[in-house]
Amino acid sequence: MKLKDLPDESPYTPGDKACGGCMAANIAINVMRVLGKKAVVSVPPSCMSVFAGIFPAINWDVPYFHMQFANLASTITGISRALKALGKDDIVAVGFGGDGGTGDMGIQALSGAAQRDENILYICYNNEAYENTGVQASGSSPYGSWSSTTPAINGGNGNEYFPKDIPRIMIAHDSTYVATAATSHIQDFIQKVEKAKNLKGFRYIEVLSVCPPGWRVPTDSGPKLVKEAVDSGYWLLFEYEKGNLTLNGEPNFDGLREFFSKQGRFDFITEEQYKELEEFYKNRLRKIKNLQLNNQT
Ligand SMILES: Cc1ncc(C[n+]2csc(CCOP(=O)(O)OP(=O)(O)O)c2C)c(N)n1
Ligand code: SF4
Ligand SMILES: [Mg+2]
Repeated sequence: MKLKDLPDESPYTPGDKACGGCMAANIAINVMRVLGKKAVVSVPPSCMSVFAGIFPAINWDVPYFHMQFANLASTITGISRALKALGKDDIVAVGFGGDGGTGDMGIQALSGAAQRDENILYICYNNEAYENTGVQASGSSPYGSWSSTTPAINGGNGNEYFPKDIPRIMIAHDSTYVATAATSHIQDFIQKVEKAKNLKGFRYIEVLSVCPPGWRVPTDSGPKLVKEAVDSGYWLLFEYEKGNLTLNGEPNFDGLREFFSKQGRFDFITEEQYKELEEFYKNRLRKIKNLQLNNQT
């Protein structure tokens, strides 16, 4: 499907309460433009549940569920099984989880659903912190970054941990489909959603989601920053299907320093921390390429 073929209207309707420049809203709009109305949406506690899911001013023009923080994957599993029992196999049970609700609090439900190959589509919008409750660090927060729980001044050095790699954890389950996407590479993004829509089984797509207040960047910077994240190797685009991994594009790391320098959350990193960051992202590319070596065809 080409971008120009997508309907302008999305079952994620305008008028939400997201901050200016929130890329999570952009992700919801575009996923729903591809899925259309044949979907049941679920969102756990997160920014998305607050800016789009408060009755009666709700933005989802499809059936919508809200559940507890840790059980998005099991909720959409139940919805998917109910749809099957009703013979409604053409309706997608889709969940949108933040990185905290996905990789930290929700990971056991997610892991179980992946292992059982439940027929669900799980979209993780990764803004790299617990944004909704005031920018606390999550397991997906980058090393060195400021957050309200990882102070970067008065003796603090920002986040002392490197982020966990949720897509690789999902691949380790031999999942049906795992992909990463970026709003800057919109054609690649919608093609991945369309592919996932048409597959059966456990499907996971993780999308980088700029949060201007959390990343301490101007509200109009999101689209360009996401592109720079991809070009600099900070955010790798790949997809894993039927045991095979494809890297979508070959990043060079030339723009990495500039990418960090544009974000207030990295204002305080030292040269030593930058070198550790650079090594981490180069290593990450090597790890993904190693997975590619295991391809079956
Ligand atoms: C069991 C439980 N613990 C804590 C919370 C409070 N809480 C609500 S949203 C949220 C942050 C969610 O972070 P993430 O999943 O990354 O989504 P984001 O807010 O970044 O969009 C937290 C900690 C909660 N609702 N339930
Ligand atoms: S705090 Fe960040 S993720 Fe939450 S609505 Fe605002 S921009 Fe979006
Ligand atoms: Mg988050």
